[in-house]
Amino acid sequence: MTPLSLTLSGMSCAGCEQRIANVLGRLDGVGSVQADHRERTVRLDYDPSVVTPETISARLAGAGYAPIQVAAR
Ligand SMILES: [Cu+2]
Repeated sequence: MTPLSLTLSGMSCAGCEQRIANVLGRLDGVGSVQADHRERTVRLDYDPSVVTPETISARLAGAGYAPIQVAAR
């Protein structure tokens, strides 16, 4: 698994954390997800042979959380 860290817009409460965990939990190739609305960050692990950071970003943007910054960590 490869680590990925994203900073998101529109993330303002614990409900956002839950929504993001649900959205990413339905994506094949995404492992553990940690969302923190105070930092507006999501840290996760993904399998690069199954899913790309672009797909993860697009899924988050579609749910209303546009990535501002995407970084390996
Ligand atoms: Cu919220």
